[in-house]
Formats: sequence, structure tokens, C-alpha cells
Amino acid sequence: MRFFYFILYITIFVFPIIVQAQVLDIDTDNDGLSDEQELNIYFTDPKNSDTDGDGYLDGEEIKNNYSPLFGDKKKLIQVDSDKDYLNDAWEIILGTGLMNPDSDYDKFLDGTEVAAGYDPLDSQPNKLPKTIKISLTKQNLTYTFGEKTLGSFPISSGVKTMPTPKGNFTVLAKIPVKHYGGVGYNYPNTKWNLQFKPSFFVHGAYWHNKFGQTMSHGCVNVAYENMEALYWWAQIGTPVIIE
Ligand SMILES: [Ca+2]
Ligand SMILES: [Ca+2]
Ligand SMILES: [Ca+2]
Ligand SMILES: [Ca+2]
Repeated sequence: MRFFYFILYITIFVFPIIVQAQVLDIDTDNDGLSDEQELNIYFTDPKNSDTDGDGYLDGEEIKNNYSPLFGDKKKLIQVDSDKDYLNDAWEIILGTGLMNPDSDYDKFLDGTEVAAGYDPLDSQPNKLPKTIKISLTKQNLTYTFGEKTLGSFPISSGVKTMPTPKGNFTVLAKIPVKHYGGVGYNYPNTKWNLQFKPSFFVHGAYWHNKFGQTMSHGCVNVAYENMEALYWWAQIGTPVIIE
């Protein structure tokens, strides 16, 4: 009799859980994303391995930070599927809804919340710390929102004779376009400048592509493709830690 109840228990409670888990794990179109991921996270077609028809599998695109929804070699960070001012790459990192402009239903758009430093998954007005960390030895910049890393990439700091200062700073000013010039250099219309100390900036650089090695007169050079999102996200007062 006891054995009978054991079998009954397995049939009623355990078996459906196993079946359900397997159903969620299925990858019907064999594109590297499970049906569940396609339906609930990436909003791709679980029955079409190449949703945007650009010749690359949905799973392949996600793995390489490209959008499986927009062809034309669009990176996830360049698209905003639900038009809430938060790009698809950061929606996936933060766990907000790719197709839900207000993930915590507090009447503020996800992107508006992140820009202002609020947690887009918490309907209470709680803030998450923003931090920009620069390693001069690694020639790298990483920026985090709460526990999540939104970006990490190579930079070019000051050369030996004009080193970038080390220390704990904050963003003092956001200047969209700036002209840098001096003896032997002239860089007009430089985009996305974050000042962290009088005459020192983290800024976009269009005149070289040697990120990962020292190049500058003391500022922190960032490639344009990385600087735009960082500039948008940074706020006056955001800590800039340079080690
Ligand atoms: Ca799939
Ligand atoms: Ca594709
Ligand atoms: Ca969005
Ligand atoms: Ca919200």
C-alpha cells in the first residue's frame, strides 16, 4: 500500500515538474536559445532560428551582443525595442523587460529610472549606486549600476610625462562637445566629455584607435562606440575611481 502511495505521489507531483522543466528547456528551432528564453526574454520567434533574417542564428547574435530582432548588424546596445530609453543590451543585463517600457509599473520608464539612478525593478524610489572604475595598469574602464556591470573596455590614459591622476573623484560636469588643443595637437568637436578634475576628462576620442595603451595628455580617451552610452548614463556626482 505504501508503495502505491509512493507511485501516486511521483505521478501527481514529481512527474509534471520534470515534464514542465523539459518543455521549457526545449529549443524547437535549434538556434541556441530555448523556447522559454525566446518567448520571455528575447522576444524572438521560437520556430524561426533567424528571426530577423540576416543570416545569423538568434543564439549566435545574442552570444556576440548583436540584436536578433534588427538585421543590419545592429548591436544590442544600439537598439531600444520598447522605446523606453534603455537599450536592449542593458535591459538584458539588468533583467528588465525588453518589450516592457515600465518593468516595475511605477509610471516611470525603465530608461528614465536608470538615467536618474533609480532601480527600474523596484516600484519604490530606491536608488542604485553608479561607479566608474579606471585601472591605469590594465588601461581599462568598467562601470557598474548596483551589482551589474554595464560596460568594460580598453582606454588610453596619459603618457608617462603627462600621467592621469590617481584617486577618488566624481563627475563634475557633462560637456557634450569640447575642443582640445595645445602645442602639437588640435582636436575640435570632441564628443561626450565627463570632467572629473579641473582640466581632466573621460572623453570620446576619434583621432586614434590605440585603446589599451597610454596615448593622452592626461585625460582618459574612450572609443566613440563606448563613450556615447557611458556619457548618457553618468550623472554629476557619479564616483570616478582611478587606480
Ligand atoms: Ca530556439
Ligand atoms: Ca538573425
Ligand atoms: Ca528598452
Ligand atoms: Ca518604472
